[in-house]
Amino acid sequence: MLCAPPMITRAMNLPTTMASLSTMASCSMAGPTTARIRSATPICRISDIATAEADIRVILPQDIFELNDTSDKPTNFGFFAGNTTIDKLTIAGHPDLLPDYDWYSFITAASGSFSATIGYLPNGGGDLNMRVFTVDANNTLIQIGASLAQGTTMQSVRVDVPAGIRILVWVYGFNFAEGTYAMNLSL
Ligand SMILES: [Ca+2]
Ligand SMILES: [Ca+2]
Repeated sequence: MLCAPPMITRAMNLPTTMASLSTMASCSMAGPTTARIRSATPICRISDIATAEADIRVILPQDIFELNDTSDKPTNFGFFAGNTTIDKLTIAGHPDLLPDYDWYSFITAASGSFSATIGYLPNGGGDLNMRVFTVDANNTLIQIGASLAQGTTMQSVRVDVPAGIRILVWVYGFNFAEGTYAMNLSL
């Protein structure tokens, strides 16, 4: 029994299942006619095929707000109230190979329910996560919300805030994941 190697073709962002790969593996009973066949059903080993699940990354562009990698040098939106969506954002490793962290900051221009949501497309798997902070009188970060779900494409935080406080939103790749994302802020 001979098992031909599977043809593995995978397009970016199209998850390939072992089942679909196994259908690409072709089996035949060709071989010496004297060979003893132990099984009536040809079986292809797929243990190696599973490694085809390895993630494939592409080089993502740096977004327009770089560098905003630390909480003391965030992208500053000034006073904010309303609803805004910003797309074409990325968590993408920098040319110097350092990881990308995206920090955004603003002062609440009204009290109310603040929400931050990111919808993302992972770059070869993984998740982006989001944490929301305010700061105390000593400028120390105080986390007031977080969205750390795994195996998804959206994170969302909603929290009630007073007017006139600083809010910082931190978007980063869990375990150095990368991705393209859009962020919606509303207050
Ligand atoms: Ca970025
Ligand atoms: Ca950044």
